[in-house]
Amino acid sequence: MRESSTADPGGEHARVTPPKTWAAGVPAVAEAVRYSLAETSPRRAGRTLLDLNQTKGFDCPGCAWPDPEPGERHVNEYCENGAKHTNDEATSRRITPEFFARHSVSELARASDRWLNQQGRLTHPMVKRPGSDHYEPINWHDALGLLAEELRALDTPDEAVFYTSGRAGNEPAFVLQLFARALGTNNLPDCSNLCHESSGTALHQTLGIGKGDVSLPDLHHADLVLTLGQNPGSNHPRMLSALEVTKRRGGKIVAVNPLPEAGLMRFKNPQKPSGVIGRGTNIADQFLQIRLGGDLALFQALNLLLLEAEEAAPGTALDRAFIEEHTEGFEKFADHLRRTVSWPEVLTATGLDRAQIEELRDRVLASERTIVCWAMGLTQQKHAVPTIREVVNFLLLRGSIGKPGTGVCPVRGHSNVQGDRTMGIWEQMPQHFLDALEREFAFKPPTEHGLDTVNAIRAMAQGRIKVFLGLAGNFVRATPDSDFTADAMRRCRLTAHISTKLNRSHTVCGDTALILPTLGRTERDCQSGGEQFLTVEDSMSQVHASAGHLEPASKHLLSEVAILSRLARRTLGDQVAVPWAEFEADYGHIRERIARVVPGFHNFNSRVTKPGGFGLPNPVNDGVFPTPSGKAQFTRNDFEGLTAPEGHLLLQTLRSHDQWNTVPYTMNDRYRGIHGSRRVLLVNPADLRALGFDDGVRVDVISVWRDGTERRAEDFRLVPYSTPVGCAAAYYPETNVLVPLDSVADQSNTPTSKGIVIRLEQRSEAP
Ligand SMILES: Nc1nc2c(c(=O)[nH]1)N[C@H]1C(S)=C(S)[C@@H](COP(=O)(O)OP(=O)(O)OC[C@H]3O[C@@H](n4cnc5c(=O)[nH]c(N)nc54)[C@H](O)[C@@H]3O)O[C@H]1N2
Ligand SMILES: Nc1nc2c(c(=O)[nH]1)N[C@H]1C(S)=C(S)[C@@H](COP(=O)(O)OP(=O)(O)OC[C@H]3O[C@@H](n4cnc5c(=O)[nH]c(N)nc54)[C@H](O)[C@@H]3O)O[C@H]1N2
Ligand code: SF4
Ligand SMILES: [Mo]
Repeated sequence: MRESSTADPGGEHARVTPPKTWAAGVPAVAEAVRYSLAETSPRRAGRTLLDLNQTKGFDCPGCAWPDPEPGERHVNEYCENGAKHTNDEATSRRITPEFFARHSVSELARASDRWLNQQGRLTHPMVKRPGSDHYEPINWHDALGLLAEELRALDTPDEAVFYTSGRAGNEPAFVLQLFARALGTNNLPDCSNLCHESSGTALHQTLGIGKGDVSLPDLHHADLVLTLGQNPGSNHPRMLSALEVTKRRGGKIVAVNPLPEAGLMRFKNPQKPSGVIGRGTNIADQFLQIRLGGDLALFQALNLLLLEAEEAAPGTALDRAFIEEHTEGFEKFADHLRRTVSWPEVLTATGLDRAQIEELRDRVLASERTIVCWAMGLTQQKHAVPTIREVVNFLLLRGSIGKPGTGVCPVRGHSNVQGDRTMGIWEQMPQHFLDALEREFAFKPPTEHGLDTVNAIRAMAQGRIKVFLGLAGNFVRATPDSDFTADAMRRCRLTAHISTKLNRSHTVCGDTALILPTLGRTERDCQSGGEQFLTVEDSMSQVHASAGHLEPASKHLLSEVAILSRLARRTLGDQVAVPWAEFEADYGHIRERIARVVPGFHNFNSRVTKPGGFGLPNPVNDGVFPTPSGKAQFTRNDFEGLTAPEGHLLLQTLRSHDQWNTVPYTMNDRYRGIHGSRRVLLVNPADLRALGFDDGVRVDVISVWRDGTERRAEDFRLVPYSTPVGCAAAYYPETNVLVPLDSVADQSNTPTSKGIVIRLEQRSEAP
């Protein structure tokens, strides 16, 4: 292995072209085909894509965007990135035991995330023993025996941590949380802790349920859709098809974002002739180029303008009847806003003009049915929870919730991240869920809350965690403070990962490490009870089946359910009355139990066989707010903006068009005009001038935390870009090293991936 082949190109290789002003179209189709054929044969790629998002096929392993009704699906019901994610899994490349004999663990730990992923699918269970620097093959019996023995040897079950990433289906997720709780711990951190936790927290507090209440038909029928802090052109591409329908029916779209993302501007639908040869559809009717962290100020100002409009012309701006009947706290909230909102502060925090905010108010007043969608631009902020609560205040003022064409729409990331939560993957599941588990399985689940992701890292660093098991995901790259987190992970006695592909977390490991290779979404899953399918829940609470049809990447793979059921049996013996072997043989047995434990899943096995599946009820849509008082809550949120000291910038860390979370597929970000390297920092030209840097200069990026500590990410090429003054952007996970572990959102404990104070240092060596 030549070192140069395993490292990503540095900042000097970045080539910059003007950013695109539209998304998708023919180039998207071409890219999907190019990437797919680089991974696998035309026949295999074609077979896989025809199955993608079809009722008898598998659910896209990409994002959680919902599918249209069965009768309304295209033959090609996927986007460019869905095709890439799928073929990244369906790749023909394989990692065999010889690979691990050739490459030591320390060598692999230095290889880039992209290179590790490119080596192909994992094929054999592997173990790294204490003192060794190589993984070697191990059979399943011994691998699971080793893990079970370590778990049984713990002083307390709380010395184990079970991490889940949102690609895992409902059945494995249910089995994992059942196993952890039967063992005696709630240490069930997940990628949601890094993602939409702030949404869940804010929605629970205000509406009584942590999920969105919007469906695809709602989106189609809205008069006004606000999309805040999200880049759908890259991260939820089929959302653009839905917004196209909204626009065709006369709905308006407002985008709030520091960056003029191509997909928010114009969309050329590759499924339609007009999208192939025409101009496509303009998406945003109004684009508010907001400063990082300015959304709380924006919504407070907007809400104040609505209160004032109502005072000027009673009965025109607020839905008085709705507020009266369904909400609590309106007067205190209104009074608080009137006393605290200061326009100079709003304009500084948002970077917008008052006229722009007044235009938004007018658009709102012209809309009967309003929906707000959001993603990481809102949730990964210090003030994420108050910001989302203020968004809810806005919708409550207008009565735009729980009715057709209205509501809250947190746009989820991983394809089953919402379902995993529904199944009990959460370190703080409510008591009624734990009681239901107890009734069903006759053991007492622990009631003390477990560790979330950030707290799990702290506990590892303190030597309090002996065993780490990851169900999918890439823990050391997804989490903040990369160097600190890697050291923490290395303090574990045993780290084990149930994975489809190689990633950094396999190489930054405990004394003993296990790779437990598993089937992916695209593959056939045969058990003693016959061919199995899994189920997933999308971002709009629709639950449906997913069944792959490809031959498994290796005959040594076990399904996630098989691995977890066997591990549970080996660890717990007959300590609890759970039929683990039956679960493995036929996943229908797991669904029977889910039906009795999880609300909304009655007759699960029969209802899920219907094409397209079934929707979970959301009480908000029946006018019921499951808060303690039964009413939706207006909240008072203190005004706070994000600021950086003189000579510093605020950094957001985000995704390129060509990556799946911690895994870059290529070095390009087509829509933003970045090619050849990911080590770029997008900065406003005025900031470059003020800081005395020229376009193209290479810098180290240094984050400055409030306790005086600094963290450094080396070698970034400066790129002048359209972003508000004082706000910079760079890619995740290369910049995770800059995010201090203690820098988290208030209440939700989510790392602040979108608001880091940085300074720049020109690199001294010649380029
Ligand atoms: N192709 C692809 N698709 C994906 C993923 C992927 O990695 N690749 N990841 C999946 C996952 S797990 C998730 S969670 C989603 C993430 O989907 P997104 O949330 O779209 O992901 P990010 O790239 O983090 O983009 C954040 C967006 O928020 C904006 N933003 C940043 N700060 C602020 C702010 O203060 N205010 C406002 N209003 N906007 C702000 C950024 O400019 C950017 O457009 O995507 C999912 N889909
Ligand atoms: N700085 C910064 N950090 C962030 C973010 C950010 O915007 N900025 N975003 C955060 C967000 S929103 C999220 S969701 C997290 C993502 O964090 P994770 O979910 O932990 O990371 P992924 O990169 O999605 O995990 C990829 C790995 O999952 C495994 N995998 C893929 N498919 C399967 C499967 O079917 N089964 C199994 N068992 N394994 C599979 C593969 O081995 C692959 O290498 O990162 C977070 N971290
Ligand atoms: S929008 Fe998301 S779920 Fe749909 S095909 Fe694209 S990546 Fe897959
Ligand atoms: Mo996410």
